[in-house]
Amino acid sequence: MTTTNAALKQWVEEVAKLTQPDKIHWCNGSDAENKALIEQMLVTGDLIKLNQKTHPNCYLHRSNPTDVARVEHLTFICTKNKDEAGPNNNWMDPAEANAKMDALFAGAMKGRTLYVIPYCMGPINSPYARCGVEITDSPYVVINMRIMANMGDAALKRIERDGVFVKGLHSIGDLDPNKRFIMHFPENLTIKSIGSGYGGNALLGKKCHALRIASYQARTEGWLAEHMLIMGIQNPAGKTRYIAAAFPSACGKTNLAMLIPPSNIPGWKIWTVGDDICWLNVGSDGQMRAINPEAGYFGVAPGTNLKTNPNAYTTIQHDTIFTNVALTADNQPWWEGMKEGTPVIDWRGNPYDPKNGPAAHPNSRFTVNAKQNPCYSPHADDADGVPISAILFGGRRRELAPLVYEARDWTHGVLVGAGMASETTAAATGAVGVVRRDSMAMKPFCGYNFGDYWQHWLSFADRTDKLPKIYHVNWFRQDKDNNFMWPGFGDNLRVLSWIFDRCEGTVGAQETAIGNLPNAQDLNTSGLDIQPDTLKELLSINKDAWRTEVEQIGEYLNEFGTHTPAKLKDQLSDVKKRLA
Ligand code: GTP
Ligand code: SPV
Ligand code: MN
Repeated sequence: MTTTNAALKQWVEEVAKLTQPDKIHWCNGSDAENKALIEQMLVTGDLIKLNQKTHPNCYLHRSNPTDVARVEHLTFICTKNKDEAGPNNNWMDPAEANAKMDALFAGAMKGRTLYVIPYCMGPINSPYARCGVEITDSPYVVINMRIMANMGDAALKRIERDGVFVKGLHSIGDLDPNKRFIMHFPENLTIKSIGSGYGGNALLGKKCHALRIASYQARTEGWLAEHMLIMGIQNPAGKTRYIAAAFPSACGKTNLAMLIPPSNIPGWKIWTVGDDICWLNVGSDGQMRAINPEAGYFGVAPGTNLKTNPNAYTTIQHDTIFTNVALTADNQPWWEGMKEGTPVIDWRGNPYDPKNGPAAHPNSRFTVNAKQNPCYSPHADDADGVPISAILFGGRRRELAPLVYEARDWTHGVLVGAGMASETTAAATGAVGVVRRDSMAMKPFCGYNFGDYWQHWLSFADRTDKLPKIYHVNWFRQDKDNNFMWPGFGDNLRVLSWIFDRCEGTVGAQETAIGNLPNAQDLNTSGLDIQPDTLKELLSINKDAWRTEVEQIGEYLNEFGTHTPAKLKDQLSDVKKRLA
């Protein structure tokens, strides 16, 4: 097979010459192709068959134990001008980066098959969707990309029609962490990734294309590429509003996107549009509209059970690829927080011994087609996307941040997003539980200078007068004994319903220095087991602590020098005045 797109044909030839594969395979995305790849991977040991009675068509992949998460310190934005990448990114000169990567790619695919994966991020007929082609030597990447994106013939047709596509070159190399780099060349719509087979480092359509390259493109084209879930919230009267929510990695997007309302709050229903990435465009009517560029979920396994996330749990009982989970005696997948079964083999493939740490890796994941989700939105594939009523920012803050507050307006909301912080998680290598600034949950994913990014966000106030309301939420407050103060999961609907009613204009709020908080009586606590004092603490602010926070946000904004919009600094000094 080949293509009528000359640039694509030429690029594949050039890469083959450099990497010297034994074979070239153009992926068409068919069932037969997928089946053959799985059979081949069962033979090589890349996949392990799970219990087919309990988990039909489910497989386990164990990645190299040194290659289990994103590697932010090895991820680079390579623009001509260093300033353009900003202090939020690692930067390398494009010429230097290309030379380095080309040397690593030379002969990297010897003895292997080179797979050409045409893909489309977003509904195939959507004007907002964008295409790319990933070249890889990993069959694991091929079968995952088939779940995560519109992959194969239809995407190739669109590429041949549009003529434009993002080039992503990937090889697992020899998995040596010292020869591992994830390089982005936004000026050339190009990605080069070597030395890792893990999700965000290897499935190039996801974070590399749909966030880093797309955010750069979105800036010049007037839209936003964000690390956000998208969901529909239907109220008891049958009206649906859509929201998008940015939480950092492993901070609750998949769980919120699939929420099942508590039984004592009848009549509400949640519809999932997306669980990780959101492309936001202002429609011709001035309404902000969202599409999910992805077709599947690459979700965190630990903590997922029938109680916390029944929809996800149901979704992953069949046709799912598990990565780095543990096994029970009868070959069922297992992870911490599963609430049933007993692990026998750990994620490395060794007999389970609690002395060696958790049975499943804390960042073990499932890959599954979004259409298997029982609450998949009937509008998830709408070419024009869904209209967004509210944007939520949130993170893991054991202290300080209340359960929910509403920004005063768009400009204040941009400050709320820019200043947000969260504890680091196992989704990236490095320390876990350290609070860091993570503007709009995009710290690892923004393809350009955060100062310019905040300015781009602010500019939407000039593009339309139909902007969504902005909120900040925090499900992760802890008491002095480290217990979560808020039950979270399904009970987060109680916060969503307040936000819904704020959008309707049917509920009030208490104005505070940092924004509008719910009046205690307006949060539906029916059937909720929570002490009044706890609730009071979750719905109030500590002015002293916030004064310190505002100082720290100010220092952070200043790190971006002349790139920091004056409007943001003005907003911050307004907050400071209100706190005085
Ligand atoms: P990425 O896929 O890495 O971007 O993560 P995500 O934002 O989709 O996070 P996810 O929903 O997978 O949740 C990550 C972890 O947080 C899981 O272990 C969840 O069980 C846990 N979690 C999610 N929501 C809540 C909540 O409301 N409260 C508490 N306490 N934990 C939660
Ligand atoms: C994240 O880390 O935010 C993820 C998983 O969603 S990855 O695909 O590795 O980025
Ligand atoms: Mn994510």
